[in-house]
Amino acid sequence: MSHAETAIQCGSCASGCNTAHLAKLGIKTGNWDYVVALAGNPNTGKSTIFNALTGLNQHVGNWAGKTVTRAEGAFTLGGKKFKLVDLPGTYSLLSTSVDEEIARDFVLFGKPDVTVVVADATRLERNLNLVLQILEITDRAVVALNLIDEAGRNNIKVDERSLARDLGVPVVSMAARSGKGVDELLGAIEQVSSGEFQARPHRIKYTDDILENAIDTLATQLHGQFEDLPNARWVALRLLEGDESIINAVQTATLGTVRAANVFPPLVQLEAR
Ligand SMILES: Nc1nc2c(ncn2[C@@H]2O[C@H](COP(=O)(O)OP(=O)(O)OP(=O)(O)O)[C@@H](O)[C@H]2O)c(=O)[nH]1
Ligand SMILES: [Mg+2]
Repeated sequence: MSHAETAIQCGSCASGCNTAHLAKLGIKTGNWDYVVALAGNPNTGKSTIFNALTGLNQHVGNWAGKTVTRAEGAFTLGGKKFKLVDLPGTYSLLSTSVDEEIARDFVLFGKPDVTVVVADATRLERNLNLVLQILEITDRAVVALNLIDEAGRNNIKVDERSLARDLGVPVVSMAARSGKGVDELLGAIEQVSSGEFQARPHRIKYTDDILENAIDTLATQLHGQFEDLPNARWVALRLLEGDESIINAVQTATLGTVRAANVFPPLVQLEAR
């Protein structure tokens, strides 16, 4: 067993905890049972969480835009193998920069089984913008409320339970740099991926019949052209808004799986610590 494969022991809890059964598999990502995406605003600790779960050494940095391409790693838990994908930071799924597009396309078209949205507890309001956008397109999400130590230092308290109830998905408070919350995050990932936890994400309800009809009509047409499209409603809304990159992707038939396969750049090579 290599260094990266060593199962770690959790010092602070009984052997029944998730981290006690976590095996970090480094870059051995073949034959996974579930794909987990790590999304979130820049500089919220996505790569720190990625490293904690995989034993890899993805660069973490104290400035926005540190991760510029996706990185993959793996771990096993509860007899299942999880492929974890670390994405560049993005403020919105409507973004247009190349880095942000990598994150957007993976969340939208990469069909992750679970999307972990890492949010900065010290800037929750700004971070919720992306959280709510992601909850529009998937009901398999977990919110990792990171930097809770910084929030504490600034006298910011977040009511994790109320937030989870309002959002309809699990919310896990974390201080990832010191390992706090990793065990709970693993538990939430396991429950959402297995379907044991049925999320009921907060969704915007459109009350306008004309808009609803237009979305339905377009979504049906999109399904006709792109069979495997996971988020036809979201794409239909973007078309109605006039989003140029989405219009272009539909016109050139590069939306969805075709688009995803084309735009994902080569993986960065990571080394086990
Ligand atoms: N205080 C504190 N710092 C943290 C925590 N998690 C991560 N950091 C620090 O926050 C900075 C950014 O962490 P990264 O893991 O690189 O963040 P990221 O979300 O991957 O950043 P991008 O890839 O640029 O989007 C680093 O200096 C980390 O050490 C935490 O829970 N508490
Ligand atoms: Mg990063």
